[in-house]
Amino acid sequence: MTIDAEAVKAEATRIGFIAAGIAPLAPSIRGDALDRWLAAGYAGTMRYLHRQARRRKEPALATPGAIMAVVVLDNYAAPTDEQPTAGDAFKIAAYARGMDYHVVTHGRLHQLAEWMKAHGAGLAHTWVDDGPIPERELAERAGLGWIGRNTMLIHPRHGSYTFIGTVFTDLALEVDTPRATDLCGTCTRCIDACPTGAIIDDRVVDATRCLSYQTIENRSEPPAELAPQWDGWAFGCDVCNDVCPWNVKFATPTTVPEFSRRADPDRRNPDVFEQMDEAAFTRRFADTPLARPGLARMRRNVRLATASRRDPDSR
Ligand code: B12
Repeated sequence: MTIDAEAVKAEATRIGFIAAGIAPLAPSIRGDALDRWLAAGYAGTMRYLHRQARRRKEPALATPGAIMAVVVLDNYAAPTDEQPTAGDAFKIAAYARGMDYHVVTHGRLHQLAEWMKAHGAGLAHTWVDDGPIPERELAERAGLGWIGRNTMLIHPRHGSYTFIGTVFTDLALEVDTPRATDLCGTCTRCIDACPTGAIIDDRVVDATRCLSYQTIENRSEPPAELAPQWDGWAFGCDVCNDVCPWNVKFATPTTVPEFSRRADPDRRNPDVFEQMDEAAFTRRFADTPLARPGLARMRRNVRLATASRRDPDSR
């Protein structure tokens, strides 16, 4: 039995994704922007982005035989009582409060893929932030929103605290229509608020200046010039999402239980990671996004975060 696009989207919603759409696996229309971004060195040490450039520009190459992408959004917005408060010694990005989304979103996406296979798909390959594919562009193409000035995929009714998941398939599904308009208008709140000035142009983030890159990806000592601008972040950064009017207006707390607070470190205690050994860190954070930087870098990040909060020049 084969199914149509509406049935796939209805199943995605039943599983708990807040939005779903279908995009054809045509070549990227932003290949030149990606090439310029890489050539400018904005990827920093994320060399995999250079290696994957060809496939990002031609996503069909990522899964031979696939012709369509089913794209879903998974809401991770934090409830008010889990957002940073004035008494915190450091801040952790909202997406890292709970279990690792690579596991959680993938698990639910896998259910969708299995359902598609049971309904006629010969191929249903899942990706969540782990593939050589332009996820935001595919989501935009699937009609799930527009790429905002901060480069986030913004959904007009849900905002941008979302993970993007995709299933590459050989099912000939009816495609969605991308939004014709970009609703950022003249707003520049994200550019103005970014603590390190990382949004260097309209829809261009220099990752090497972004606190998300610095706290999660950068294994070396961060540039000294950024230290005073650390703005209290010890893992990731939410500023360009927090100030976005589409989140202020529309973001609603996630209902995915695994994304809600579990092994959250005591953010009021600046020594929380110093007081923990590797075994204790692994016990509490192995299945959370904090495992990526690991204990040593979390200690470094908290040192930078707390120092920036003491610095009178910091924001
Ligand atoms: C590398 C990466 C990063 C890097 C670089 C970010 C960046 N802006 O490129 C760092 C570590 C900094 C990072 C940070 C974050 N990331 Co990240 N990241 C990625 C990853 C793996 C690749 C992104 C990429 O290809 N960058 C290269 C640049 C050139 O591409 P791009 O930013 O998408 O830019 C496009 C547009 O700018 C566009 N463009 C250029 N000019 C123009 C002009 C116009 C008019 C338009 C419309 C578009 C446009 O063309 C570019 C190419 O398609 C994706 C997953 C994936 N496979 O796609 C996740 C992903 C983008 N990240 C995600 C998240 C959640 C985050 C953070 C919010 C995490 C946090 N709280 O700390 C921050 C947000 C920072 C930000 N504003 O981008 C989500 C975003 C979901 C969403 N709703 O948009 C993704 C999709 C992962 C996922 N599966 O959910 N990330």
